[in-house]
Amino acid sequence: MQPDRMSWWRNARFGMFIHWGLYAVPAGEWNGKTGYGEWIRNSAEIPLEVYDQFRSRFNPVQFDADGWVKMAHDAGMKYIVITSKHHDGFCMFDTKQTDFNIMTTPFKRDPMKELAAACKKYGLKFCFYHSIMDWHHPDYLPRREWEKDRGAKGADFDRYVAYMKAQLKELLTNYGDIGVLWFDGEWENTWNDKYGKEIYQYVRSLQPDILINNRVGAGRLDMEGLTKEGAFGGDFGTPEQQIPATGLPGVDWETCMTMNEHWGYNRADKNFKTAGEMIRMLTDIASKGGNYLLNVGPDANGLFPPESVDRLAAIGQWMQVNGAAIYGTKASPFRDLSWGRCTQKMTAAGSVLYLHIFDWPNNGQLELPGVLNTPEEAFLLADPGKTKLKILRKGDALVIYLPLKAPDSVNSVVALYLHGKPDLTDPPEFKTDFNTFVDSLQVVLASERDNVEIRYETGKSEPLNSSRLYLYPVTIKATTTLNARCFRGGKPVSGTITREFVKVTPFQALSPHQGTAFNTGVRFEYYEGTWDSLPDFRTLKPVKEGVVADFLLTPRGQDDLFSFKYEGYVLIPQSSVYVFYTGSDDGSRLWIDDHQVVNNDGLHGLAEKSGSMALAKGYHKIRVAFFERTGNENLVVYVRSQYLPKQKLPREWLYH
Ligand code: H79
Repeated sequence: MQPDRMSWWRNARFGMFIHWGLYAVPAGEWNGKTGYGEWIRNSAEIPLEVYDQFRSRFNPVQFDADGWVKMAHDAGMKYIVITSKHHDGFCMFDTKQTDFNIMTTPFKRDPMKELAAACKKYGLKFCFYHSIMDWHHPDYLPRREWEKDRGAKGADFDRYVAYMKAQLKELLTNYGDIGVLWFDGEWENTWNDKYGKEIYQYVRSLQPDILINNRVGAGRLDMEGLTKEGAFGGDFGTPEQQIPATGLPGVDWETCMTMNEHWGYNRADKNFKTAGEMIRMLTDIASKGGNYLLNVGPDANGLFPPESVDRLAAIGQWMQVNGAAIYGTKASPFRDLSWGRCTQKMTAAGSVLYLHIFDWPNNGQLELPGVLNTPEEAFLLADPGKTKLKILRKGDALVIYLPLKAPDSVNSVVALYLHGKPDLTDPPEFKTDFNTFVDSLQVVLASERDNVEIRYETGKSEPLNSSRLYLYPVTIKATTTLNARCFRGGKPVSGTITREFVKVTPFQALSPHQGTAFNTGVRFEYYEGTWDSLPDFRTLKPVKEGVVADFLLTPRGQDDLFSFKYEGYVLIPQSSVYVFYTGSDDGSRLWIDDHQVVNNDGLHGLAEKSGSMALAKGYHKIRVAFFERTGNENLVVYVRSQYLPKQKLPREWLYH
C-alpha cells in the first residue's frame, strides 16, 4: 500500500471511464454485424487504410466538455479516466508524435484540453487511459495474425517504447495535473516488467504524485485483474467486468465495468444495467474496499448515449442522499450480512457504520449481529430531520427499528454511530493455512480485536476462561482438533472457531538405487501444434528433446502453437506437506510421483492454480506439461511448505 499519494483515490470510490475514439464512427457495426466495440479494427479485421478513413468522418461537433464533466460530477464521480489512445493507436489528443490523431480530423480540436479545463472547474481529477498495445504504429510488435499484408520488417519495439514515452511526456506536461495513468494492452509477449518499471518511473518522474495502475507491468492475472505474486503491480489492481468475492486487505483495487456490453459506442447495444444494479455494485465494491470505474462510450457526434445519461442522473440522485456512506469509507467489518452491505468510517468520538439495506425487513427490525459496542444513535441518511431510530440490544446483536417503508427500494442507508471502534464478536483466526502435516505443525492464532485474550482447548471441549491462554504458537504432533475463543474480563466475547489438523503419511521418496545417477536439470520434449488444452503427448512426436535447467520455454522453435513436457526428479529437502503452483499462459499441469497435483489447463491469460501433496524427504518424480496457443507465453512453477515461503521451485532441486 502506498501512503498519502493514494488518499484522494481511496476516498473517491467512484469514477467515470470514457472510451472514445475513431471506433465511435462505425458505432459497433461492420459488414452487417453489430457486435463490435473499440476492438472493431481487430475483430472485424479491417485493413489499416480502411480504418484510417474513419478519420475524415470523425467530427463530434456536439462534444461539450463542460456537459460531460458536469454529468460525471452530478453522478457523484470524483475522477474521469479517458482514452488518450486505445489499442487502435488513434490519439485523441494533440500529439506531435504521429498524424494519426484528432487534430487531423475535421474536428481539429483537442478534447483532452477542454476536458482538463472542465475537470478543474468541477473539482474532478483528470486521468488518462493509454494503451500499450498499438495496432497502428509501425514499430509496435507483434502484428495481428490476420494482417498478412502488414509486414514487420524494420519494426523496432524499443523505438515504439520511445514513442510511448514521448507521448506520455505530452500527456503529462500539456494537461495540468493528471490523477491516474491507466495502462492497458500489456499482455502481448513484447511487453515485460522491465519496460513496466521503466515506464512507471518515467511517468512518476514527470508527475511524482500520479497513480499508475498495475497494467503497466506484465504480471496481471487475467480479468481478475490483480497482479501475481512477485511481479510488478503499480499502485492498484484492476478487476475488469467483475467484483472480487471478498475484500482484499492491503491491496488497492478498482473494478472497471461497462453500463451495457461494450466499452466503445455501440449503436445496437441496448442491454444496459439498471441504475439500481449499478448503485448496488458501487455499494458492494465500497463494502469490500475498492473503487468503481463505470464506463460511458460516447458516440461520434460527441454525445453520451441517452441510456447512460439517465442512469448517471439516477445514480447521482442516490449519491446526493447517501454519498457519505460511500466516500472516504473503509471496507465492511462484517463478513456477511443477510440484508445488504456495510461500510465504515472512524469519527472523532468513535465510529460510524453505514448499513446499506438492500432487503428491507418485513417486520421493520434490522438485526445487526455480533456488535458489542454501545450504540450512540442511528438515523436514515434519507431522513433530513435525522429522526433517531430506536436501538435495542438482543444478546450480542443490535436491533434497529425502522419505518415500515423503505425510503429507497434499491439501497436505503442507516448511519449507526458507535462508541469506540467496531467491536464485533469475531472469533480468533487460525493464521496457519495448512490443515495437514507430516511431523509437526506450528499453529498460529490471532485476533485483530482490542483487549481480548485467546484461550483454546483440544478435542471437543468448548474453551472456557480456565482453558489454556494462547501466548505463542501451539506445536502439534498428532492429529488434533483445536477450539479457540476470545475472552475479555474473564467472559467469552466471541463464538468458538474449530479446526482439525491431520497428521498424514507422506509419499515415500525413491530409494537411492532406483534409476541411474541423477544429473541436474529436467528432460524436455518440445511439440508444435494447435490446441485449446493440453494434448495427449503419447500420440505425438516431439520436434525437439533435451535437458533444461528448469521449466524454460527457451528451446521452442516458435512463439505460438507449441507445447512442452518436462520430466525429471525433484529433491524434497524435508518431509512435509508441499503446495505446488503453476502460473501459466496458456494451460499447464503438474504431477508428482504420477499424481496430478496442479490442474491449470485450458486456454487462458496468465492464471495461477495450486495443489498440495505430502512428500517425504528425498527424490520424487516430477512432470510438468504446458501449451501455448497464441499471445503471451509464460510458465513458472512455485513451491511452498510450512517451512518455506512461496518461491520459484529452486533449480537446485531438479534432476534427471
Ligand atoms: O479498454 C477496455 C477493453 O477494450 C480492454 N480493457 C477494457 C478496459 C480489453 N482488452 N482486452 N479485453 C478487454 C479482453 C481481452 C482479453 C484477452 Fe487476454 C486478451 C484474452 C486473451 C488476450 C488479457 C490477456 C486477458 C487474458 C490475457
